[in-house]
Amino acid sequence: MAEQSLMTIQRHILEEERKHPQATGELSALLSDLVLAAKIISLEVNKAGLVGIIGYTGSTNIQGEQVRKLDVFSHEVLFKAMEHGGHLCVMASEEEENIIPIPQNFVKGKYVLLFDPLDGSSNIDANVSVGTIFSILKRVTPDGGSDGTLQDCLQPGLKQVAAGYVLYGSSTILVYTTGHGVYGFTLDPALGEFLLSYNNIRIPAASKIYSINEGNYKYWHPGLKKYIKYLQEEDEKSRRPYSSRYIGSMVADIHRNLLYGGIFMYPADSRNPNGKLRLLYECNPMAFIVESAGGMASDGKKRVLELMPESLHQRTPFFVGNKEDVQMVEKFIAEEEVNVPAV
Ligand code: P6P
Repeated sequence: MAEQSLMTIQRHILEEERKHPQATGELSALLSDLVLAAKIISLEVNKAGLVGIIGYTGSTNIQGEQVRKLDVFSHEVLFKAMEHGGHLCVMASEEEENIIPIPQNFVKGKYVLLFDPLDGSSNIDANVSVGTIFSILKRVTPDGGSDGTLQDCLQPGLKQVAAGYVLYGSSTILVYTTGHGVYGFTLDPALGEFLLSYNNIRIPAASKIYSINEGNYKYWHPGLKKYIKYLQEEDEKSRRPYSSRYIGSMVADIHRNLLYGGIFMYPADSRNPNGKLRLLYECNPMAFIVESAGGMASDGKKRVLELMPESLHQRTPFFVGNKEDVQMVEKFIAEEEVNVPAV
């Protein structure tokens, strides 16, 4: 068996920690708690069709979306796995309108955890891959064991100390970065271990995949319309026409593009001026990962990681993938900007 396949995620986290002498081990312990949550969620997601866990709870989340039982289950697993570790001062989740305090009887730590417990969950009934997304920040309010605040959550993505996703697909893969490379681990259900399967992911230089919901074409910015038509023209040198690949589950779409090369887009449009995806616990972590793999992430004009959050669930237009592709769509949008009346 190749040496690499014997590398568990726990060993990898510790080896990464050893590269930073000033590390206290708290982030490593936090990441290890997340790994446990991922294993528990994976177990339920992979047997959802068997235990009748699928289907609506009858309630709706902050997004006004019908909440499926697995969303609620995943949110609760993450909260329960993370609340008592003593490494967090506050959490925030797509499933909760407000910040989630650490229960009073537990020690407060210096980190902040933001997460989307089960992104793409509307696809569960169709057995389409879904994902957990997480973002870790350091608190900015005074430490000393006090509760974290909304201010600790509303930090630009550049401040992330770690980010990752868990993709529950044909296999369960956990991908994470602390800003020093992107690493992927595949869950071996027999061992109950995540084993290193992608050592230092780099997004391929040449891409030929674009991912976007073309059903929204008529609502797009004219520059984006021109960009998509450009991708569909024939030009061998620039590998056009690109292939269109859209699963409708962001973690799955971005994971594929990270490995094969490509650009994922969820733009603003005339109906949704800020797009659909959430900045804090969807776009920032995915942007940190893709940038750490040599790619780029933009809101169509600005680097996503530099956006200053104003609210917990704020949305942002999202263009992420190969640097060349993201720069190209920014160029098409800018060129048409002069022709679009300011909103
Ligand atoms: P649409 C899933 O609901 C999600 O939040 C992302 O995972 C996905 O990329 C997007 O919405 C799909 O949205 O409007 O294309 O169905």
